[in-house]
Amino acid sequence: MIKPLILLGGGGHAKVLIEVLQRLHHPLLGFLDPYPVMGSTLLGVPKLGGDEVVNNYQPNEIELVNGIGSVPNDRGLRISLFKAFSAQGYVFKTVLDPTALISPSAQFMTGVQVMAGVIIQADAKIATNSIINTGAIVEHDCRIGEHVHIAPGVVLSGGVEVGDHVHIGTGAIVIQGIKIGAGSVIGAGSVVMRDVASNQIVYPARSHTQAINTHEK
Ligand code: JB2
Repeated sequence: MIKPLILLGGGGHAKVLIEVLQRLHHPLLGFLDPYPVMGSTLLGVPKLGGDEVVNNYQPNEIELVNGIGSVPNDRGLRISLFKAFSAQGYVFKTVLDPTALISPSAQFMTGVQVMAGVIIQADAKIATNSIINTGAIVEHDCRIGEHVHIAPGVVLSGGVEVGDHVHIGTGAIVIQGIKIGAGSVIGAGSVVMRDVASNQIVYPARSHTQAINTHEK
């Protein structure tokens, strides 16, 4: 039986999730945000109050959706809310957009979010509370750790291993078999062709220009 959902957060990531949940026809009671947001609704979904509203429901009555996104150097709010409410027995729903192409052999742990247009291939495994964002490609046999954000348009070739708490920025490409250590940040647009140790930042190559010597033509 599908339980009614409550969405945590009222910002950009929450908005995108509301439309995923609408495509899935999941009943959504409302969203929670302790700070004032524009209006009392978000895409027509009512604001119910702050996070304390969760405790008006028993853990077996509802499921939560983590509408807090993640960017490098944020305060870790997505993770702390996930841990705090999980410890109280609440379950975070795994949300798979119906427009994503997902292998039947792929595996997802609690609270994973797969957004529109994603492709996930055979035997990929994605751990707790990770986001596979819009249009990303996760090839066969990839292993993605907990609390990871794979940003829009990222390509992970076959057998890539991504440690816990990694952020892979928009449009980055990781070739097959690469291992990315826990806590590392891969800059948007990077092309990763060597393993990355834990807690590293990979900066993308920067384009530079040079005038063409027209006299040589
Ligand atoms: O303790 C809290 C809390 N603190 C801030 N509890 C709840 N339930 N909500 C909280 N918030 C709210 O989270 C803020 O008031 C704000 O409405 C929301 C964060 O929204 P924002 O648009 O700033 O970020 P986001 O987390 O939705 O999205 C980030 O991550 C996504 C993956 C952005 O960088 C997006 O661009 C990105 N796509």
